[in-house]
Amino acid sequence: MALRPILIAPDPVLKTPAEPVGRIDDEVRTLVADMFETMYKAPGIGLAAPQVGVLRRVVVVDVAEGEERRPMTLINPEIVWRSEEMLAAEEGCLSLPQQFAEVTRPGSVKVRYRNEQDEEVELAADGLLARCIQHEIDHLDGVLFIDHLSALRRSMIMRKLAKSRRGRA
Ligand code: K1U
Ligand code: ZN
Repeated sequence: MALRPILIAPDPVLKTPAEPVGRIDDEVRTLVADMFETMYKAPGIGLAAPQVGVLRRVVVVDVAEGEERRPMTLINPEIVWRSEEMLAAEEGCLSLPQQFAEVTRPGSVKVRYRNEQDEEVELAADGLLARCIQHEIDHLDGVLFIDHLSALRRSMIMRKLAKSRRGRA
């Protein structure tokens, strides 16, 4: 297992749609293990492969609270149902460090994906899990949470990010 560097916006890889995974082989299993290590270290509750520079449709998620871990691997995830009810809540992103904003999304979703054992799974999710899964699938499509905001809010966040980068340089 290895930590992988997390790409920071405006890296163009983060705006590029990812390709579906074919066979779940050792390369994919190593990617998944590295992504969990990177997500837990960050720390975060989710991570998508494009965030570590790999344009494949792989997501890891763990929204468990407290000590116990509940890791989930979603390969080629697809949202097959969205609730009409929309909910707003604050989101962060490991590719937009220290930036947070309220994002409105469907409150519940059903997602179909393959797990690491190459089994097809259909999962109903709500609350933070639904939000995190939607945020991560957005990454697979080259979409960041700021793309759900107004152009003004988006440019304010990108300016703050550039300023904090200049401060660190
Ligand atoms: O994809 C990512 O950049 C990870 C992101 C996922 C996410 C956060 C909030 C709402 C939707 C999706 C994060 O994990 S940001 C860090 C974070 O939220 C967190 C970190 C430690 C403890 C609890 C939360
Ligand atoms: Zn993110």
